[in-house]
Amino acid sequence: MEKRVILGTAGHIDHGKTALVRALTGVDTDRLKEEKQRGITIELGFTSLPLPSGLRLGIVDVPGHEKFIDHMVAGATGIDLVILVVAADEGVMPQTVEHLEICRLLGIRTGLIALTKKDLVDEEMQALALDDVQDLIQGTFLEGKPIVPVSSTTGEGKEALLEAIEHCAREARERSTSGVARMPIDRVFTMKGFGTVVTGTLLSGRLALSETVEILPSGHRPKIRGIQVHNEQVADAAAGCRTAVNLQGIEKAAIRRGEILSEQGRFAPSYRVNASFHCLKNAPKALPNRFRVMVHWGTERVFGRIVFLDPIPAMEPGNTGWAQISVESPIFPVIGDRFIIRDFSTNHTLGGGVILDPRAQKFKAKHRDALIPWLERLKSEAPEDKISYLVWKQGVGGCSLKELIASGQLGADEAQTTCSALVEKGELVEYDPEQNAYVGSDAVQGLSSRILDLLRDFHRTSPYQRGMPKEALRSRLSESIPDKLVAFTAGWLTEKGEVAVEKDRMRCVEHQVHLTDKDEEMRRRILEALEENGTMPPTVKDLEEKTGCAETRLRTLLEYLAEQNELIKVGEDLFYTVPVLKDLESRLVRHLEEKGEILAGDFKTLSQTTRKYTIPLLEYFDRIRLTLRVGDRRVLREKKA
Ligand SMILES: Nc1nc2c(ncn2[C@@H]2O[C@H](COP(=O)(O)OP(=O)(O)OP(=O)(O)O)[C@@H](O)[C@H]2O)c(=O)[nH]1
Ligand SMILES: [Mg+2]
Repeated sequence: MEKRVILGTAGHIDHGKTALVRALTGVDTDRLKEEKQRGITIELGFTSLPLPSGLRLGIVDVPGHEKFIDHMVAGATGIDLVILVVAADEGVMPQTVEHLEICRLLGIRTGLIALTKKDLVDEEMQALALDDVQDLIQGTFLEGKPIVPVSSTTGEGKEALLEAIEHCAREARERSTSGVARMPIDRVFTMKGFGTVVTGTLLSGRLALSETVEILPSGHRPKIRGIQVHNEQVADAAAGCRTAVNLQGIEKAAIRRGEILSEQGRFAPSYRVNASFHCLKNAPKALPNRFRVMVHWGTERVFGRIVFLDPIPAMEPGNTGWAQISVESPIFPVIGDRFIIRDFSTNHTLGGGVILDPRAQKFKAKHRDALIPWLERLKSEAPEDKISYLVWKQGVGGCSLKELIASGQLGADEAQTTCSALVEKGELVEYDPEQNAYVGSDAVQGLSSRILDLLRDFHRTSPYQRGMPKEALRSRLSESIPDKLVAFTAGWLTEKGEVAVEKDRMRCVEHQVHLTDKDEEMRRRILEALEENGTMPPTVKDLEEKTGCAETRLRTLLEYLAEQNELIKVGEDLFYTVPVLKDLESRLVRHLEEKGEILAGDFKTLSQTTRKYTIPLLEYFDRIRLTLRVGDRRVLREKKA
């Protein structure tokens, strides 16, 4: 497939950006009446340039006027190579500098310089302008790149410029088409006969006809009716293309520039990001901590605030540091996204940087020591670091492969391979293979210790119970921990031989119920007292008096003996010894086999008890599914084969 490259212009007002695009492509990208009247660019202009080699570039022409820097930033988002336009008769001017700085902050990696209006200057003037430019680009990504004198009026220098563009386009990087599709919208319009069209630069992934996409933050989910790339209808568009998308079932008024078009259901809104931030050397003054600013991200701009992670009152011009940017309206960033910060009252560009945590927790000074080494690692933008961080941040919440792909701006295969490698290394654990959900090994360790602590506590306070009911254990753990992770960790602890699971209870393997001599004595007394009165044993209250054992302790012992199958719990306050109850049970069965049914009154006679006992006993036999209640009678329950 043909390489996809987008070229953008940059430079001071009136330096000949639009004229140069026209000289190269034959297209006047200043379409608005106002633009034509005033002779300046206001909105972004778009066209394409077929190069002699056959490579076809998408072109974005930006306005130079300082009032329209917002549009310039939106246009420069997503460009791969920049032509910095400097008029030879004026040389470097304020927006030449500002645009270059914005390109640097946006991470544009390559480009060249067009020294325009060559026809208006003599050799000497041209040499002066050239010096000017050389000073400007020193130490930037444009250092060492071609500086081509050109005249859009006479066409002189055009060939050399095309050659330089070709060369640059070859070395421009290619965007990944395997990630999740994302396109910041830079234009919305209606086309007669088609309906709503949005345009932008597809930053990652692919878009295809008939797909349902999502517009964020509005959340609308229209269907793609048509796609155009370079003015041609296509079935799909890949990352790195200037793309026009015709949307079905949505009004133009429902979408605005700044929103993003993306694969549906993949991005959650973010109000806070952690980033590396550079304060421009040309910023008018030190940037105070917590300053309210305009944040430009993609084609969007939102109010926000910048908080430095280091304890500094302000950041000096020219410095770089860690910052948290909080925004007042949602954005949908991924790791590695760039942003620009401007002072909305003075219209100055203050700085910008790289988003490293796209969905950050509110920063507190106590987070600094744990956070900064991660941010440092994330600068590499290596998939391994991105995944480790995203999973670490979720703690015991876990993270699905799907989330990792979206937030980490990763390809599906790349993410899967990296996760598997991290599992192999023992850093991650896949606790839910069905959902491809991961958690950090240290989070599993932490959860294990917590479970062991809870079990030990339980054994301490309930020494006569053989284990903690699983439900009780779950309710003591935070709801944010997925059930599957609890089950996974319990399984892991069992495998390691630290806990044992019996039916619905879990215990530490070393836990055993020990009766003290006093307990043994009490056990003897209880059994004796219960046996003494046959089918009418003392209730718990009576037992308390008979044995002299306090209620709580007595109940604990009774529950324990029931668990050991030495007693049978018939009601909350009623326990029977096994021989007595088994005898009664067989008498009941015999009766039912002979007579087919029994009334409560007959059972009273059969069991030689009073009403106090008959009701709990009958209910007990119902409960163990020996009998079935039919009106006021009991019959034998059919035994299932
Ligand atoms: N003689 C001469 N004039 C030029 C050349 N390039 C541009 N111009 C003129 O300079 C003026 C400004 O050119 P534009 O192309 O509109 O400048 P721009 O950089 O696009 O301006 P903005 O978009 O408003 O920032 C126009 O009148 C052009 O005709 C050139 O190479 N030679
Ligand atoms: Mg222009």
